[in-house]
Amino acid sequence: MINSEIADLLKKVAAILEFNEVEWKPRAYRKAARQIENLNEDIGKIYSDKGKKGLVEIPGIGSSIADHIIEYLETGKVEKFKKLKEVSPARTGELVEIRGLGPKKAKRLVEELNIKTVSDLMEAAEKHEIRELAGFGEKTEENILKAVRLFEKSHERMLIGKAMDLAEEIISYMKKNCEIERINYAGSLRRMKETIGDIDVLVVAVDPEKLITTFVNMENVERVESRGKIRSTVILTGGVHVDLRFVPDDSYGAALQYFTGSKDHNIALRNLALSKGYKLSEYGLFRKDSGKKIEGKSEKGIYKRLGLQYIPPELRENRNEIDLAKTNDLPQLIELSDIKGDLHVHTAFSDGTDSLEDMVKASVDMGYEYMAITDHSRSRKIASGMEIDELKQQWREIDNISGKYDIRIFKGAEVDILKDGSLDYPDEVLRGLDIVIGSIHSGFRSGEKEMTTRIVSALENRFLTIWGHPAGRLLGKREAYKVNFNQVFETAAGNKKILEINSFPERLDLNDGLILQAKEFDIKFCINTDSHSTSHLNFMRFGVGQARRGWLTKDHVVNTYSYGELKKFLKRKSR
Ligand code: DGT
Ligand code: CA
Ligand code: CA
Ligand code: ZN
Repeated sequence: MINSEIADLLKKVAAILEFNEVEWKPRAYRKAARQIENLNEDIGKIYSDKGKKGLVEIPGIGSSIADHIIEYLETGKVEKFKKLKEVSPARTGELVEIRGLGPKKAKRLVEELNIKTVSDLMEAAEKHEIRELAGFGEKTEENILKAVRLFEKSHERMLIGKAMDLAEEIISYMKKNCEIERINYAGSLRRMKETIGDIDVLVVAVDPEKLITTFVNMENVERVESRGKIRSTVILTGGVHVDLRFVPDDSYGAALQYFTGSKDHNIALRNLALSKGYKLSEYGLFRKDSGKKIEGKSEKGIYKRLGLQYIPPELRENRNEIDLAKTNDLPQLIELSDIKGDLHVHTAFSDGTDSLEDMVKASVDMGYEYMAITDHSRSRKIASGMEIDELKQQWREIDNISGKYDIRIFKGAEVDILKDGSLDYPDEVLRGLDIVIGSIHSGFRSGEKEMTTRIVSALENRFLTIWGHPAGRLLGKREAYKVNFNQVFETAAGNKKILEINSFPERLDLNDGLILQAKEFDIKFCINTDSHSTSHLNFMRFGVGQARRGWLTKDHVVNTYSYGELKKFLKRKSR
């Protein structure tokens, strides 16, 4: 399965060498790449069966290329190639990835237009400088521009919400159109990272050839980047990369483990295996002496054989999870099914698109025991924040609806934390609310000191219940504001305030890193969706994903409590 990966690498190196006008080497690399692409056997298997000798027996592969291949198989990289990329002028490693731009053309662009990077190239194409060069022309320029746009898009990371939708679509499409025995997404998506580089899919199927054909012919495939017998990479319209790999059934567990990552976790796990006299790869766990395979089919089995507690994907970041798993000391992570209600829900009273009653109905359908209605407060004009009389009208509506549905409804609001740290409704109004989410929606550019003071004073307000989307970042759009997190977490803990884990895919706030930091204080969390329509209620899984990445258990999270327990918890301080 690694054949096409190594072939691609050799081709890339060949392009850089050509660019550097190295004489015969590029041809040798290209020839080796072609041979590897056409192999019927997995090159990793050839090496594990026969060692280096097996590799040099392949026509076109000499001793030094074999050494590079071995290095790649063992470490996932080739030091010499990495250096080559670094020292080659004009980051040609990047330029040669642009489709349709061969090394000769790339070289002329570097020399004649001083183009060094892909973004230089984009700029030159947009200014129509390229078509002026002899032998380039309008058509070439257009093609370059197209290729550059695709390159840029496909190098951006995507939000987990988008990646999850696509992965689930692909999996259900493949199940419908192929005879599939096992299929799963792996990689950062399975680890529930907040952003995803590419989507990795592993499949056990009856007919690998049909599997790959079905995959590359999916309707939303824009380009087939590589197509091997058992592995293929495509780029979807919109620039998303998807890797699909055929895996034999008796290696599926090992492959799932390997391709779930993270890389650092894998390296630590492999070293542990070595220290116990085993070899671990994507094919299985083997005895080092006899080469006998002792596990491969089951991922759980791999961890078990290594003497470890099963490590959930979200913990596999090499944050000490392996050591704790040795002594059975991993936390029992919170699960989606533990969630008993969503405490951050908008309706058409402010900027939600669905009516209050529809949001209530949809929350009943989620199977929740309770929910909170939390529309924006009056100062948040662009989100149709509620004046006091609207809020009171909403309370009457909640009272009317309450008996009608099998769910308890908390009266809440998402109340702006104003510049001076005060809340956006007077105390007598706040007193009537069961849940007050205090959020920052303005003045993001304040200095750290100013922002910290502002938030501390909000957290000291006895009416605030939950601090909403604490870091205030929007992925890909806005950085988090500057605030001294240790200080505000301490204040929150001291005042028994709840920290929100906002599940909206472009927020994921708090994220895993900040959750780990906050967890050091004796502090509770609440996982909310911040839904602005009924369909958003399903974002809960992403917030739970961050919570799991932040090592949280059910006990850390207040919306796993029963209605009675939560009600008591909210009342524990006199107001
Ligand atoms: P991404 O796609 O950037 O969001 O992150 P991942 O974690 O999905 O990374 P990806 O797609 O490059 O590779 C999938 C998994 O394959 C990765 O999490 C671990 C494994 N893997 C990839 N490269 C290596 C490597 O060089 N060594 C080891 N041990 N594992 C690797
Ligand atoms: Ca990936
Ligand atoms: Ca990948
Ligand atoms: Zn908000």
